Amino acid sequence: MSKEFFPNVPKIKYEGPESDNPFAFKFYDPDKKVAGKTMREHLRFSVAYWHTMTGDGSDPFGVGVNIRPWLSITDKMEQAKARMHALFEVLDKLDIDFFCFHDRDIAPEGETLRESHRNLDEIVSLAKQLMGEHKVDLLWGTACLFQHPRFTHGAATSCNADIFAYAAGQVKKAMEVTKELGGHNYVFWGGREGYDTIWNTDMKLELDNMARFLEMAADYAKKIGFNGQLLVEPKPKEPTAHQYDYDVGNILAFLLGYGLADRFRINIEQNHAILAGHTFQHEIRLARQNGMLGSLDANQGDYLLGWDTDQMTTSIPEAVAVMYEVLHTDGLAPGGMNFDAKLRRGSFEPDDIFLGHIAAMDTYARGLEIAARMKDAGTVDTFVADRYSSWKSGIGAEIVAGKHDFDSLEKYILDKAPIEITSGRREWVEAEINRFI
Ligand code: XUL
Ligand code: CO
Repeated sequence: MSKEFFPNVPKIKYEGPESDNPFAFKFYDPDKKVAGKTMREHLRFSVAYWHTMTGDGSDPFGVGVNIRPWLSITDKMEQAKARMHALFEVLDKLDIDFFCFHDRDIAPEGETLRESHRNLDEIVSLAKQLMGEHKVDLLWGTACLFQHPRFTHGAATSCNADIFAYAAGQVKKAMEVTKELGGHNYVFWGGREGYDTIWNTDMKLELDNMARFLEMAADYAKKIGFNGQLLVEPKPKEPTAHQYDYDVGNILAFLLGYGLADRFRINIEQNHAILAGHTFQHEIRLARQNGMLGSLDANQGDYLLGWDTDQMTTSIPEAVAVMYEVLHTDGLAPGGMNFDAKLRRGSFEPDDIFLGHIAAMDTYARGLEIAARMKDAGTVDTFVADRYSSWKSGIGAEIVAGKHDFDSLEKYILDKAPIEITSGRREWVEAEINRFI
């Protein structure tokens, strides 16, 4: 298929901040080196198939509005193939190296699981061929365990054991195709794993079953030799009132409690973080300091709306905070930054796909450069280190070394006066970001 789906969109190139060409990068310069690596290596951008290719712009109040060239094809499999071809045009033109998908985004569901597997195999072999031709990688694969009515009460946490079995069969296949495509990661987002009211719910059994399911999945990954990272993605609510994978802290406790912490890492999303009442930076920090940072779903929620709007990131302070955390790790690989972001319903033209991604890519490129300069200057890191300097020597170092108990601490402090504390300088610290923008 050599048809061009977006004929009026050129290959997007870096033109610099002075450019007013909407179809150009102003800040994302893929091969530019920042902090010892190219922007491309740091950022590892990925297109989310479900939003960018399959999403139709519908919302709870209205039907789909997106104009997409492949929608005129009525045969479902032919449409799926055209959409897969279109993905590679999007990736080529945006110079993005990765994509992510749910099984049902790329191939239509059949009458039986067997037929769904067959449909999936056909599209996966096309994807594999195109990935080779276009030098594109799969950041992660996953299974959609939430759209079909059978998953109304959840999948691994359904009240119905047959549904648990169905979900197992579906995830087994999704892991196989992720391996087949050389996926760097496999993601478990809880879909409908949670409850709407605790009054009709056996929470203990549901949580035990979720752990059983994840353990079986990790065992199966090992059995088939899938060496990618297994990632759990937190979200506190929506679609259920209470999602079990609430936030990073909750997932950590869950994995530790069930003895699974060494088999999974975490895929963190900005909109999910703020729905949980956290910042994205908090979630990334908590995961990274526990060695659990796996990958990022790079989007942005609306601070005025209480739901998961999955917007393209355009906030530079958000991006600076993310990249500051990332620069304090060895980098995101094998994870990356997946644009789990959909265009606003009003942005329904095909060109908006490109404008939306350019906006987010430029935002993160800017965030990376600013964060790198901040880290280089070292003022914030030095301030934080100084703030905790009492732990480096004297009594602090002794406490850390385990040399004290309540008796010895009382004895030490009983007659000590005055005890001085110093300012946290919150306003200064936050203004440091502005100095580098
Ligand atoms: C849902 C969400 C998912 C996961 C993959 O809010 O973020 O798209 O990222 O299932
Ligand atoms: Co997500």
